[in-house]
Amino acid sequence: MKQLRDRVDVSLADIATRVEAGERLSLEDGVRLYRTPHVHSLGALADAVRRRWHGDAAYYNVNRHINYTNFCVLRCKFCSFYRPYEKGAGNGAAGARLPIFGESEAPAKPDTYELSVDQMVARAREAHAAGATEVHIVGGLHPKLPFSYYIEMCAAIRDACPRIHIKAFTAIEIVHFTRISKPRLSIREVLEQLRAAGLGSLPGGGAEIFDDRVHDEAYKNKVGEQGWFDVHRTAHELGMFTNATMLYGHVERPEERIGHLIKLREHQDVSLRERAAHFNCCIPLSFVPEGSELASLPGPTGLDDLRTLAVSRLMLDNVPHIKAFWIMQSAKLAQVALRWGCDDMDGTVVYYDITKREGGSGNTHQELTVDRMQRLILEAGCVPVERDTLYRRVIRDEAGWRVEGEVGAVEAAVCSPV
Ligand code: V47
Repeated sequence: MKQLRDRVDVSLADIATRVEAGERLSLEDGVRLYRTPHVHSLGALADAVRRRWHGDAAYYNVNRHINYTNFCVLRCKFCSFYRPYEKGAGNGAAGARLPIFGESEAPAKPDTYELSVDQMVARAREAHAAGATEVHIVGGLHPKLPFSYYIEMCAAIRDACPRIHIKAFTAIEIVHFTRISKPRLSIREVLEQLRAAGLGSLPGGGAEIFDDRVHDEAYKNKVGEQGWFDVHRTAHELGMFTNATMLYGHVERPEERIGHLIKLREHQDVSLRERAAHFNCCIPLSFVPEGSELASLPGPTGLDDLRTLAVSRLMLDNVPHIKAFWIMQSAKLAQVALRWGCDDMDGTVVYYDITKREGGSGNTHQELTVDRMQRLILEAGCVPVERDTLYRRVIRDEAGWRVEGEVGAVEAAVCSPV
């Protein structure tokens, strides 16, 4: 088999040699890779690294994303999801959705919502009945919901659907919980209480780009990198696995993307060495401008997406999985990305409120069936592997689903009675 350096353009031969030797790439290497006109060489390098980690496997999961509220006290410029909370707004919002607070009779804006614990449980039950192994729950920073709401939500979902993994709350939400808890709790205490109530792991959201300039320009009021890392460090110390994201294609520069990846890599080095858990996966999120304050920006092109995903694979030499989240990159490009360093596409999703593409149907139904996901993966020349949240292989049969190696877990399709 030809050596990697012989398969890439000569201008990248030195990097190829280092990649082949498993050596760490520098900021300069990352920027060179990002800027290279030899995009097939970049793809080949990332593909080689993906294969070293995972062989032919490409992962997906059967999951459901659930958002509990779009009220948010932040005003991030890139975000089209949040709705400001005006006085008297939070009493049940849109149409059929039931109130959780009876504090005001004022009609809420039609596109705002906050779901009650019962409504969250109903959605989790639906997901479970459809075979989901995971619920991915995040929401805006709601100014009125008490910390007990989040604890009750986790506990009620765990009671109703004991086998479903609850992956919930970005680091930004966790910091918010420390501020609203009475008496005020530390990050560790918040995580411990949520875990005792059923929380399984943390998703990677809210990281954006770890850079002060970008932070001040696009999400000034949001918890910065220190707060984000404090939460993930504490989670890892507690033995809770987490993911990490990078929101790219808005006001940041290529150097700032690479700097972000290097900060994740440094954190992961310490977690792998000293902590009980670490990042499982990095998810580079392609900025969707529509409906946000930054709507005049063009957003990333397809090639920018592929470059960023490939460079993420190459820079993050200590993070096992790189996910092309099909909602952001599109199903078709996520498929191509499986040959550009990515080994995961996320899951069936079903509803996704945080971003909506132009020309959408108006609701937030965005679903990829298992059949379609498997077809996309197979056509990319990979072997589809259903995984659970923690990347354990899921096996399905008439009895339901179980995780490979797990003893006695067969009642998967059984949820507690409605
Ligand atoms: O935190 C917000 C980002 C994140 C936009 O951990 C936007 O497995 C693009 O974190 N364009 C939420 N992105 C999504 C997220 C995620 C998704 C899939 C899997 C996992 C995982 C995590 O979406 C937010 C924010 O960083 N976001 N607005 C936008 N206009």
